[in-house]
Amino acid sequence: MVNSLTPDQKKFLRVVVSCLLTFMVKVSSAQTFTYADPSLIALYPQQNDFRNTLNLSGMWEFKKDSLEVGETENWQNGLEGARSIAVPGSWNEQFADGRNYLGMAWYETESYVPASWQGQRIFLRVGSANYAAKVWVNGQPVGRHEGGHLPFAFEIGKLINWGETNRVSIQIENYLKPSRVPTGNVTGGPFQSFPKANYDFFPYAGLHRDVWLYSIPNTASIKDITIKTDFENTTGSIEVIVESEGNARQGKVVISGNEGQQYEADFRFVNNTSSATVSIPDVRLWSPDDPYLYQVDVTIGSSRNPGDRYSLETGVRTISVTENQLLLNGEPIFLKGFGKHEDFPIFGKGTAHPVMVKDYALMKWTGANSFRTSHYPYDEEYMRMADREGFLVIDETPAVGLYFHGDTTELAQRQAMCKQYIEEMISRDKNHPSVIMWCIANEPFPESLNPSAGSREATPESVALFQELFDLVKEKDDTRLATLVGVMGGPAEWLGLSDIICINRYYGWYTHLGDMEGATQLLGMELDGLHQRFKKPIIITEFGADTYPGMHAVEPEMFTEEFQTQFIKAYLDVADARDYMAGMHVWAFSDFRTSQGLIRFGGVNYKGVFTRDRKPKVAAYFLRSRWTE
Ligand code: GCB
Repeated sequence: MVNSLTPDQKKFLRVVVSCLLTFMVKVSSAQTFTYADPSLIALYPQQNDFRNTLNLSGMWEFKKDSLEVGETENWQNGLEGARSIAVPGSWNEQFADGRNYLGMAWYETESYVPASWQGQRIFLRVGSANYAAKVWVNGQPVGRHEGGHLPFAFEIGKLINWGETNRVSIQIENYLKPSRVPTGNVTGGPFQSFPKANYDFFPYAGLHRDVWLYSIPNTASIKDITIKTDFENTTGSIEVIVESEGNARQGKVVISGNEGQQYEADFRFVNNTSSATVSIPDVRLWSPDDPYLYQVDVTIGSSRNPGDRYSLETGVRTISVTENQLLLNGEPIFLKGFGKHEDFPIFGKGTAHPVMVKDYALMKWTGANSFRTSHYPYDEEYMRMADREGFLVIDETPAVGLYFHGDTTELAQRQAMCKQYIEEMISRDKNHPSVIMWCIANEPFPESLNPSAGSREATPESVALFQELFDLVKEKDDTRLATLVGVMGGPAEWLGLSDIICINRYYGWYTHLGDMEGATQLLGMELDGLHQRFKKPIIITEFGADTYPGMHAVEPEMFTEEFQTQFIKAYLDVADARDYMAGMHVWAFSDFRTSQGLIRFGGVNYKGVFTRDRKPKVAAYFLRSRWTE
């Protein structure tokens, strides 16, 4: 019958069939791609007698999908004409044709799943896929996730071929959109750069952290552990809250430390939740000077028939604020350190373990005791190292470049993303003693996007919006401080919502160009005013000057190493003269990649005190002498 149709009728029929097929694929994908559940990322994959892990990082297959035909052409059934790509790593750095590509692309790998895993619950966990990801296993859809820099996981046991290789396919796209967090492609935004990110770092795309397959026991398992610590006189207390799945009725916590001592407590589950508090006599408190960690082993089931086990490390410490000071374990502490980025040549935003180790070594060398995970949560290994190395961390969500004008639908989408990030970040990082503060946003912009010209008023809607985010943080974790980092010229009302005032200032650089006297005068006045108004301690979470390595001047001049040193010294002196200052974080630890733009020579922000490949500028030696003597 088709043969009897005219060419026009055939063409029409083809269009109808193709539309129908596209519609069916969309409907079926809408039905089967569930959004990732943040509670599944609470416990990092762990190998022990009850659990198994397989790290899928290494060489994967990669293919761009600029026409977005992959799904209709079923690329999940095997990528044809693909090329190799390293995971973790940003795709923008690995090819000769990938730098500015932010569209759709596909990743694929195969992994053998041992038959011995059968009978356990199997999950796939992706450490970070920037920005939006859809996942298939053996050609079957398993789920989707939005937002980079935080992990997501799906249960995939039903799709596994036991004792065989299994295909994992991940589709990722990183379009810059005003509705996303961080925002991009904003009309009239402050950043005139290419690609058009509404923030000052390169919008790297791809699988940036490890991808894991892991198993947990089927009948009863530990779903989440939350640790809260406190102390009185010389006795510490570690409260361990355990959430389980399945039929375990009881369990045990064993805490090891203090040179071979063990402290134990039994617990019973009520509705799969339980908690036990263990006392530690002669407790060794965690601090940057002595980052002492206790080992916490949680076992569920009876002692004769244990069902699951999970181990982690914790430090006993408290964090609080007074009107003038930040207190660690009840004692004043001053944060010395940096705002940073996960950024390295060729790796892009991909986890690079040697760089991680080097960064801690260099931060220690300068005498720093703290850093902020600007402008997104860092790799989990980074956080574990902060616990071990004794760094105080301000853990920040990817909410950078938020603004409140324009499209209300987009505003609501961004707000929903901010809430998702808070849930995921706290779910993932809540047991790190190093994390002392959650930061819900960096430099949200007031109504007018140009802070130097625009309105400095905080609209009631924006205050309500931030209040909602702070409430969410406190609901998830009331043991730490919460803050947002304020932009120069931004509304003070937003700052007042924080437990501790955090501001970024660039007087002497973006205003008062080169004039450090005028800059520091204004800085001092502003700090005094803020403290008088809010009666809370203040941290300057960013201050710094672009510095081209090797550029010098007898009399300090912008862009020279001498000017950067003078700039940092002037700010530190202003802070030292004020007893309500609780910390100074230099921007930035190292130079980092940005989009191309007039004020970013070579697509690099040169405010690092180390170069992008971690060589010290003069300012690094200055900080070392200031912070270690
Ligand atoms: C800021 C931002 C940071 C930028 C920095 C700069 O205030 O928070 O992301 O990189 O200024 O160097 O302009």
